[in-house]
Amino acid sequence: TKSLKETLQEVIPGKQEQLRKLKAEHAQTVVGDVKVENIIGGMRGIKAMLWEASVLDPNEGIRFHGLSIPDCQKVLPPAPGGKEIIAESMLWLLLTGKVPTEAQTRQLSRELAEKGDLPPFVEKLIDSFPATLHPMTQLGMGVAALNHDSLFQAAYEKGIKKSEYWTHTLDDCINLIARLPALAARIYRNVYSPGTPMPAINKDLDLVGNYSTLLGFGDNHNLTEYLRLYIALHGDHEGGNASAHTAHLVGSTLSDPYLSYSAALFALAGPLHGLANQEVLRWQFAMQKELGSDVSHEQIKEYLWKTLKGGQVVPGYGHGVLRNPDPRFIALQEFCDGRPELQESSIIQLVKKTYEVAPGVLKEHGKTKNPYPNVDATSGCVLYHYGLTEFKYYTVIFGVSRALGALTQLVWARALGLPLERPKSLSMDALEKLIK
Ligand code: NMX
Ligand code: MLT
Repeated sequence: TKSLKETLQEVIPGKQEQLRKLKAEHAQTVVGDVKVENIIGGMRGIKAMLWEASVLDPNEGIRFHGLSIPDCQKVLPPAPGGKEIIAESMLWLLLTGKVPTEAQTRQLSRELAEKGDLPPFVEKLIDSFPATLHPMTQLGMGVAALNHDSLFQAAYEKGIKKSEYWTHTLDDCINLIARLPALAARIYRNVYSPGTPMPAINKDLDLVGNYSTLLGFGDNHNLTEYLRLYIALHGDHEGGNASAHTAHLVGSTLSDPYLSYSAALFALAGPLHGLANQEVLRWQFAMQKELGSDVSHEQIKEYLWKTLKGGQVVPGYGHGVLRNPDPRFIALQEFCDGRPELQESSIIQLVKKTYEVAPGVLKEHGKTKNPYPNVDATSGCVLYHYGLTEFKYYTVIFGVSRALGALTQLVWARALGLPLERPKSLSMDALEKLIK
């Protein structure tokens, strides 16, 4: 059985050659233009970065190395006794472009479990935070502190060759992914059930199986399976999203993977990005509190208008690039469709009813380019139903997941020798001069 590193070693020369040819033959080929609206509009639509693991089509949604979500659900190995995609098989696909065998998946699970313990000083650091500090702030700080053990940084200080950067980057990325469950679960326990003892990492379990156990939900098979799917699906969403892009930018300075991903987490913590999954639950519960649990479509419509007229965004709707319902939203809804207990949940019913009304209201409102739900519209309600009810914690789960894609690209950026990212900015005066 070839290991992840050996598989990557085989794949990298072909990609390096592809990039060499692109540079040699097409460096001056024009593939787009830049309008003033792109410069003042958050760079929307500008093709400006390389990202290997996934590409997003505005209408169809994400594909990971060409595989759609249903394709991945068919071919990526699940956990023993499970059905959903697991983090390891998704990570293998993202990193190598290949579907791992069952044996490779299990080997990676074991490697991650063996590397999963936190250094004692990081445990102490997390334990010193007040329970009132937002879980995302704690996660970002914990990840940054793990850079104490960065193998990339240590090797760089010794003076390694550029061609060797990627191996040390890969080692850091694997160590970081391995430690995320213990870090994220420690934050959860400290904030929501202080003093309860954490079990040891089980070397025979997959990454998310261990995460669920460390959180205290090891016996809850339904929640564990949902977490597996959730974490696999949130893993990568091409490179331009705010968290992935942040990791890429910071990594381009040769800051190590821990510092790069810590920065990414603070981008994910914004309500227009990952924090939207927390906001959706807050908003849907406020709706339920005001209208009761048996609400009509008409009442939801009025509530949506109230939100919009109050100058607020409808959380979980709209997207920077997508122009249709997010296929991750659909996959998570399908997870609910197969389970009668979820069909009966009042919060899941409310999310579904809101979906039946919100696109029409947002179209009538006429501002958003995409009136359809993104993944955050539904990701939290299943967690809530299965007992993970503390929605201030939900973005941490997104943060455990996004490491898969953001760290994959750090490995590729170093393997391909990509340079420091440094786009050109302009003042309004400079822009006006350019227009004249
Ligand atoms: N509710 C109300 N107004 C909206 C919404 C929404 N859900 N989405 C976009 N708009 C408004 C937007 O604020 C902007 O208004 P203005 O011209 O006054 O600034 C206008 O519509 C045009 O925005 P778009 O070009 O459609 O969207 P943009 O690319 O700027 O922003 C989001 C994308 C995702 C930030 C935006 O749709 C939004 O704020 N959605 C709600 C928050 C959310 O669900 N975020 C999660 C995204 C997924 N994720 O996990 O990261
Ligand atoms: C994501 O998963 O990062 C979000 O859908 C936001 C994005 O792609 O811009």
